[in-house]
Amino acid sequence: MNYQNLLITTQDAISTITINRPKKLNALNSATIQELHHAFEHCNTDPQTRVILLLGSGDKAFVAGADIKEFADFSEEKGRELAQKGQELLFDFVANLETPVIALINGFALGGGLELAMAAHFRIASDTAKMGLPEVSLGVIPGYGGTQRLPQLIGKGRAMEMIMTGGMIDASQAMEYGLVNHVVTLDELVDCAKGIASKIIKNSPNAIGQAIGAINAGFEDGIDGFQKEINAFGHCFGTPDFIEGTTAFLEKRKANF
Ligand code: DAK
Repeated sequence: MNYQNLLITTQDAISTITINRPKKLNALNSATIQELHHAFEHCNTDPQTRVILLLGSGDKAFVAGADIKEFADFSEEKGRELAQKGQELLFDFVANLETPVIALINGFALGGGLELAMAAHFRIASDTAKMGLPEVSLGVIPGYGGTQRLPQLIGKGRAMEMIMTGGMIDASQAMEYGLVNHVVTLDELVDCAKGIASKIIKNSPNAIGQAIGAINAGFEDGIDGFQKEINAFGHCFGTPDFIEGTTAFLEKRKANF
C-alpha cells in the first residue's frame, strides 16, 4: 500500500511505523486510522517483523489527538458508529496484536493520541512528552478506549482527575503513575526502544503472542484470565518454539526462534 500519512521501515526484525502529519501534530484523521490498520496488519503478518515501534514524526508530537476538524460536525449516531469502528480498526486491533507494539511518546500525546499510545503494549516517553485526555474541554469524552485503559494503567482516582480536568501531565508524572515504563531524552528514545525490542526478539514469538492474549484477557469482562492462561500455556507445548527453547537449554546453546 502507498501510505500518505505514514512512514514504515523494517530493520533487524523491528518495524517502525511513523505517523507523518507533522504540520497537524500528527492528528489522527480517518485516512490515517485506515492506513494504521493496514500497516499494523501488514507488520503483524510479516515474518521479518518481530516488534513494532510506533511514533510521531517531528520532535513536537506523538499524536495531538483525533483530527478536530473532522469530528466537529458529527451527529450522535455518527459519533457512536465511528467510535465502534475506530476501536475495531485500530485501538482494540493494536491492543490484541500478537506482535509486541511499543509506543514511543516523543511529544504531545493528547486525546486519541494518548488512547493510541495506551492501546500499545507498553510506552516509553521522551522527557519532553506531555500527555492528557482533553476531550471534556471539547464537550465529548474519550471515545477510543480512554475511559477504560487509563484507569487500568494508572488507577481509577488518577484517571478520574486527568479526564475531568482535561489537563496534561509531563513525562516524570506519567512515569510515577505507571503510564509509561521509561523516560529518556528525545535523542535516546529510539535507541532505548530498540534496545528493549532486541531483548524481546530473543524470545519465542509464539509464547509472547500467547502471553499478550492471556494478560489482555484479565482486563476483559466475562473472560476468565486464569482459564485463558491455562489454555495458552497448554498451546505452547505443541509449538516448534517450545521444542527449540527447551532443546537449546538442554544443549547449552542460545535458542534460535
Ligand atoms: N486536530 C486537528 N489539528 C490539530 C490538532 C488536532 N487534534 N492538534 C493540533 N492541530 C493543528 C493545529 O490546528 C495547527 O494547524 P494550523 O493552524 O497550523 O493549520 C497545527 O496542528 C499546530 O498546532 P498549534 O499551532 O496549536 O501548536 P501549539 O504548539 O501552539 O499547540 C497543542 C500545541 C497540542 C497544545 C495544540 O495544538 C492543541 O491544543 N491541540 C489540540 C489538542 C486536542 O484537544 N486534541 C483533541 C483531543 S479530543 C471520536 C473518538 C475519539 C475522539 C474523537 C472522535 N469518534 C469515534 C468520532 C477523540 C478526540 C480527541 O482526541
